[in-house]
Amino acid sequence: ILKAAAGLAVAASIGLTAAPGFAQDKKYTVALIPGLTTDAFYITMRKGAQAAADALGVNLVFQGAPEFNPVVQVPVLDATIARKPDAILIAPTDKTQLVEPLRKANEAGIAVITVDTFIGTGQYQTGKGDADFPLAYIASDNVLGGRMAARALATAIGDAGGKVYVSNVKPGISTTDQREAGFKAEMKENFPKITVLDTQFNDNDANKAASQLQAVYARNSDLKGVFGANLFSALGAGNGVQQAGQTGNIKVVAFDAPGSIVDNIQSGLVDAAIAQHPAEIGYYGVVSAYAHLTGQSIPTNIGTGFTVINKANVSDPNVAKYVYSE
Ligand code: T6T
Repeated sequence: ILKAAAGLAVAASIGLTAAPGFAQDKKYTVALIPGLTTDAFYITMRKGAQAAADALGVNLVFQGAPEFNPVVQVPVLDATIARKPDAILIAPTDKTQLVEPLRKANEAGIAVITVDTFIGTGQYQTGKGDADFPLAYIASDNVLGGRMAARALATAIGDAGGKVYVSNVKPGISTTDQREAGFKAEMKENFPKITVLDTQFNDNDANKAASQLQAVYARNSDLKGVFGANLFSALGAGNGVQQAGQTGNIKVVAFDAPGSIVDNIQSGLVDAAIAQHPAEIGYYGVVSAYAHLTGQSIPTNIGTGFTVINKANVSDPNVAKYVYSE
């Protein structure tokens, strides 16, 4: 102990605060601001972030709003900035409306990394545009995810094709905009017998998504399928199919994998779920923030994976582990 104390005194006298062999004395605080707090996707992301924080001795603060909406997310962000964390990991709820609020964090010297969703074009640190200041974007490849959903839905419907639509949240969210774009591009390029009807926007309200399914089916008795572009859109669209008595006739492909997806796949209500890896997003978010704060350079873009869950693999533990935590 005496030796260690003497070593610390020497280190301090020559201006070393974190000499090799001595514990890092600065404990970093990283704030994680999700799109909304009560969403299994962000609950799972938080778990991954906490695992990295525990491994690195980082203090993780999780603070969010009850709805996926910039009007309620911006005040949470402002309050977080006032507490001066070392870094903010945030899933911006709008591509443009979060630019100025996040600039304030950047100008206050807080490292900004976006997780899941992006601001501007999602191309950061380019020196171009007014929304390139975040250090990194860590997320699924959402265009690819949309394409994967299209392939799964086309396979479920079969060769005859027919009418489908996208159940989506609202325009302006990077993730769900990209999923819809990927889905439509894939259908257009590779599945000419499938007609994509107008997108139905549900404001992240599963009840609204269920009513919309029934309304679209009432107008199109030959409706063949629906792509739910996020957890609540898919849950609602599936409920709508069930309420309409069309389980198995109207095919459902879901983005995201909450606990209920297992039953819904087993019962045949949902044909496939594109599970994201939110724990990976949270883990690499904290690791990237820590790397930056301790003087390392970090990639501006980290892409995480997907697992497609269907009836054939839903019981496999290596697949089931990607079902989100509640
Ligand atoms: O799909 C995720 C997330 O990727 C998206 O940005 C918003 O919706 C979810 O949180 C699921 O509800």
